[in-house]
Amino acid sequence: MTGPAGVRCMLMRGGTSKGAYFLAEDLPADPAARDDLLLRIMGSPDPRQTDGLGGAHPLTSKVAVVSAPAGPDADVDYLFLQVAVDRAEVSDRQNCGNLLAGVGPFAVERGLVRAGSAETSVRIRMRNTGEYAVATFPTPGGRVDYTGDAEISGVPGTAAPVVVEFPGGRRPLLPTGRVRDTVAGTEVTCVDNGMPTVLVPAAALRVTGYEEPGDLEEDLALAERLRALRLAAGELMGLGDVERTTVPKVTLVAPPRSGGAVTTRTFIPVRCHTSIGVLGAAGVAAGLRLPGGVGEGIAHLPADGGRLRIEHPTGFLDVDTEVDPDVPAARRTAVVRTARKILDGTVFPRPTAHPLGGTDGPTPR
Ligand code: NQM
Repeated sequence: MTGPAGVRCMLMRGGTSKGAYFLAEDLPADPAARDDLLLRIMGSPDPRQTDGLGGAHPLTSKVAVVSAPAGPDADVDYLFLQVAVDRAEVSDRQNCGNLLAGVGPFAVERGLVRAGSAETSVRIRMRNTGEYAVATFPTPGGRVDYTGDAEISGVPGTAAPVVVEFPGGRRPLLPTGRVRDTVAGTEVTCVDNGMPTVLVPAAALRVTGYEEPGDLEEDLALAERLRALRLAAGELMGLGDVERTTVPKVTLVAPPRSGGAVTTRTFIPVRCHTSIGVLGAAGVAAGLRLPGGVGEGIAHLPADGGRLRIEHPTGFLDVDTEVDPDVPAARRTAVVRTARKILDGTVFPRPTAHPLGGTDGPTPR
């Protein structure tokens, strides 16, 4: 039997997400041909992604493309691609801080970066935003060791820590220029600390913010309120018509229940995240630190500054962030993630091509 040629691919968990990691040289250089191939590899469009690698949820239908750096400030370049599940669409309009956790280990595994004898720090240029991150992880004897005792909420068991640091963002933290806006009749804080995010008090949308993600997804009245709010916020944030894009994310905030700074439920943008994205959490943390934001009176900020514990449906994510409220800008943000190599091999794409550009299907999920 013959079929399409196989493609070298590594399946990895990065943080609370899972995706297919490729060297750019193993994929077509032409973006349209690349995206068509990735749809066939992941099994999209199909709500179950039965015929491909995708896991039938936006958090497990992701791709990382890694290459030698284009400039001297990075060791590798990373392009994140969100492969839609039930529509023929691949988007580079958002970044992913969870898959980012696997980029350094992948670069070592593929020989793009030489590992140190104890640990390795990899400077990563994130092509989606043009910003940089540094990932540090254990490499005893010059090999990636995925085992360790770091635990992250939303992932069973423990693994080696991957410390991810983001130097100060070059983009404005407040895309609208204001710490508070009224969109679709609701007061929000629009923030961008690597991921455009709209913070909304859960109570303003007539939910508690403590509901299970599945219950929130079934609330059709809430979905309609979220949609209207997101479309209006997207325009205000300078993102244009966001009907078919996965940014901005919308994060509902409510008082913490487990000793953290705040409780969150994040819509990415239709499905409700089972935890929270890394850069999304970075945005929440930065937004809470800005005087006058909608988190005031809701969040409990530690008196000593420093780390903020962002509660989410399956636990919490600790974010170290320093904000300069005068600019305003984030000076530095850091999180701990873990990553794991699941499979390394050759993936065989489905032969049938699908038209790109989407159909008149549903809004992104
Ligand atoms: O915000 C999901 C995820 C993400 C993105 C999403 C992410 C981030 O959890 O940095 O990691 O918001 O679509 O993988």
